[in-house]
Amino acid sequence: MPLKFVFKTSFATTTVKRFVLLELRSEGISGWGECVAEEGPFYGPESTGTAEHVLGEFLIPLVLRRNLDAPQEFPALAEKIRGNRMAKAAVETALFDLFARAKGESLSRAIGGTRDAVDVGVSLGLAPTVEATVENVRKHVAQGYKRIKLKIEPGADVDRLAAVRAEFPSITLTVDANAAYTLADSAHLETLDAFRLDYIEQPLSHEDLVDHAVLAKRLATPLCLDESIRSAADAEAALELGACRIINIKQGRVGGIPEARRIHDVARAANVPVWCGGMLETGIGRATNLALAALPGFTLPGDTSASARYFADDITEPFVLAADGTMAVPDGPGIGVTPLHDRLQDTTVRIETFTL
Ligand code: OSB
Ligand code: MG
Repeated sequence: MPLKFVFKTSFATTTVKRFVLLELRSEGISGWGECVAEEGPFYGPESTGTAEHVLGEFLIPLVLRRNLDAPQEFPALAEKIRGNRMAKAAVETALFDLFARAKGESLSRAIGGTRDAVDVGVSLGLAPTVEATVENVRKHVAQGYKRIKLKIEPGADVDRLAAVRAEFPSITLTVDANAAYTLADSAHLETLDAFRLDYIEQPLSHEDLVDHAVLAKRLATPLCLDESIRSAADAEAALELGACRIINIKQGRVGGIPEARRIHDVARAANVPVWCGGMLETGIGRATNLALAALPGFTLPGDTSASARYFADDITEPFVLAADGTMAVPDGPGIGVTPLHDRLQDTTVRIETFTL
C-alpha cells in the first residue's frame, strides 16, 4: 500500500507499506491480525520475510486445528519460540479478535478498556529542510492533533526544534530519535531541554537501558523508551534503573496484548504514564491499537493517527480524527472493523493458505 508521504526516520525511508495480514478462521468467524514487521529489520530485528517464515513454519502450526478456550492460551504454546514478537503478536491479536467476535464483544471491552475515545498525536518523519518541517507541523496542528512528535537524528534536531518552537511556543511537542545518538552526544542532547519537550523518545541504542539511565540524569526532559522495552521485565528493569519516565507501548513490539497489558500494569503501579505507539498500520492494526489504548494507564496522546494521514484508501473503513483531537475506540465485535473485500483484492500480492 503506497503511503501518502515519504516516512523518513533515522533508520529507514518508507514509501510503500508491505506487510503480512493474518486471517484466522474458526467456526465461520474470522479473526484478523496485522503483523507490524516492516520490510527490513531496521526498527527491530524482524522483517516481513522473517515473520512469514516464523508464522508459516512455527506459529501457525501451533494453532491449526487446535481447540483453544481463550486467546490467553497462546503465549504458553509459543513459549519455546524465542523472540519473533511481531510474528507472535500477529497470531495473538487475530486470536483476540476471533474470540471477542465470537462473544459479540468489543476487543477493547474484552481486555479491560475504560475509554470510548483516545487522545491522538502524530509522528512526523524527517523532512528535507527546516521550512518543510515547520510546514508539516503547521498542517497537522491545524488538523487538531494533540501532540506533535518529530523524528530527529544528529544534524537534524536543534535547527528544526528552534524553528517549530518559534512558531508554536505552546504545542505539546516531543521527539523520537530511533536510537540515533550515543552517550557521547549527551552534552548536545542537553541543549534540547530548551525546547520544553514532553519527552525524548529512544535517543540511544535499541537494546540499551543502562546508558539511557546515565543520560536521564543529565537531562531535565524525561526520556521515553520504545525499542528497548520488549517485555514487562524490560519495563521493570528500565524503571528500576531510571532509564525512562514514560513508555511507548506497541503490542507488536512486545509480542501481543497480554504482554502489552503487563507493561501497562508495571508502569501504572509506578505512576509512569504510557502511550500507544504505531507502526504505520492499516485499519486492522490501528483498530487493535485503539482497543489497547483504551486501557486506563494510556494517559498520553499516542501515534494512532487518522487513516487519511497514511493512505489514500485504507483496507478498512477509515479511522478519522474527531474535532477534539480524539479517535473513537471501535465498539463493534472484536476489533470492530474488517478488511473491505475490494481493497483486499486490490492490495494483496500473495496469499498463503494453511490447513491440516
Ligand atoms: O519509532 O515510533 C516509532 C513507525 C515505524 C516504526 C517505528 C516508529 C514509527 C512511528 C510512526 O513513529 C507511528 C505511526 O504513525 O504509526
Ligand atoms: Mg519510536
